[in-house]
Amino acid sequence: LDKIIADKRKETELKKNIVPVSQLESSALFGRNTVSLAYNLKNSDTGIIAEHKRRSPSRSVINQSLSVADVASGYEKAGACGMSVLTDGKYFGGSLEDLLQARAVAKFPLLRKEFIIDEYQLLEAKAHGADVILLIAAVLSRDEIKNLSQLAKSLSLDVLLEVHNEEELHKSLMPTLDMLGVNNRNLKTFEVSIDTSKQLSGIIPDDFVKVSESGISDPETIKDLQHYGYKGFLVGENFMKTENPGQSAEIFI
Ligand code: IGP
Repeated sequence: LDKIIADKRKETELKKNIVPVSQLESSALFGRNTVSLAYNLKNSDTGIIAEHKRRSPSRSVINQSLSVADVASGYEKAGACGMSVLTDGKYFGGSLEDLLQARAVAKFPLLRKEFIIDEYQLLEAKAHGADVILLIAAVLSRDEIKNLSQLAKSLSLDVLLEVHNEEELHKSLMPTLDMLGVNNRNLKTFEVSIDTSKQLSGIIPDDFVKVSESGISDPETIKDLQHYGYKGFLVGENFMKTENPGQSAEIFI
């Protein structure tokens, strides 16, 4: 994880020199009206956030053959509340271009799934059609979470804050967050346990929409987690490893 963040800092500094902020702000998508993922989750019985993921550090090949546009249309048709698009290139094989392609075909909320460490990345997210951004408590200080989430709100972007333990949760709580995500995968060891969501559910205040992330492979797990107050479920690999991710998502919706 430290290596990913170090690479991300370098990459972001380089990009600032190539695409200036003024160019992002004048892009066609930058001024559009966003749609709220938190709202959709609150009003759904199944709360699926379906992810586009080609590969990951814990699994080298998940799906390299499908177009993002086809995956996005499939997820939307299946009735997912929104879609998560991995934009990290080096470790996940994604790009901002993927986000643009999903935006071109889908109306539902799109989450830019990225290691966000700089305000510049929020402007990029907006300019490429995102409605939601992810902030990862494991890699940000409380002040950084505060500044980034405030800027996101001023850009009309929903904020999903991701935690993996009690300490990260306590450090992060603030009113500029919309959704609190518990990652069942430890980003440092890649170990996955659904119990993480169960253990942390009781200490997440009710003002946040609770989301359980990673390692969800059957609808029963979702039913179980709903008893713990979860309204959103982020599913990647389980859909993407199949030939038709949209159809696979349908079984959960
Ligand atoms: C999806 P899975 O196990 O269903 O493919 O997980 C999503 O939760 C996972 O990709 C993820 C992630 C992250 C990836 C959650 N938080 C942070 C990169 C960075």
